[in-house]
Amino acid sequence: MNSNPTIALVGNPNVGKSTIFNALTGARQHVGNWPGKTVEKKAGTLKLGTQTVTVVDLPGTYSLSAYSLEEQITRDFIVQERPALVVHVVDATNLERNLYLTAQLLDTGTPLLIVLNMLDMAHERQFTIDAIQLSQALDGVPVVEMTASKGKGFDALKRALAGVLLQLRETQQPMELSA
Ligand SMILES: Nc1nc2c(ncn2[C@@H]2O[C@H](COP(=O)(O)OP(=O)(O)OP(=O)(O)O)[C@@H](O)[C@H]2O)c(=O)[nH]1
Ligand SMILES: [Mg+2]
Repeated sequence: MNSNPTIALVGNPNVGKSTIFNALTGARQHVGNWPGKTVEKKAGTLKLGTQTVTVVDLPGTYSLSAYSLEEQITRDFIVQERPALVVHVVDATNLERNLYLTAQLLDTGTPLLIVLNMLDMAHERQFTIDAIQLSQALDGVPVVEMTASKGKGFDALKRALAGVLLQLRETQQPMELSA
């Protein structure tokens, strides 16, 4: 049994999930297939201080409606495997379309952290996105700003992941003790 906390990378196709996954897990990754399915299943490990975390790169999906294989895999993973945290990677140049999935993820009740990626392209197009305001509008879900393909934002992401996982551990402690 793997007792490391799991974080799952979720988002629309082509938003930078695998770029982030590869940078976080380096060579420590395992590639297989979802059982009975040909969609690639990638898992790796990340060290956050003394803690080892399992990172899973889920297939790109626009919704959790379970109409397509990708949607079904992503939905099943969140609902059945219950990762400690879903990292929702969002394309900052396409915020509105991406927020459709954000709303569905919030509905599942999973702990969520948003990566606002592709900020280089958003800035090129003169978009300004207020990450703090976005976080406030989403009930305080943490928002981390990144340009993953240029290696920008990874320190902030790791700090945020460590902080959120610590917070989740602390809030879960009393439940575990009383069980
Ligand atoms: N300009 C820019 N390009 C990026 C950024 N992050 C990733 N990319 C590029 O976007 C493309 C898609 O990145 P992937 O990491 O494969 O995206 P993905 O979300 O895993 O895509 P799927 O697995 O198909 O859903 C690649 O060419 C990346 O190099 C970024 O912050 N800025
Ligand atoms: Mg990918």
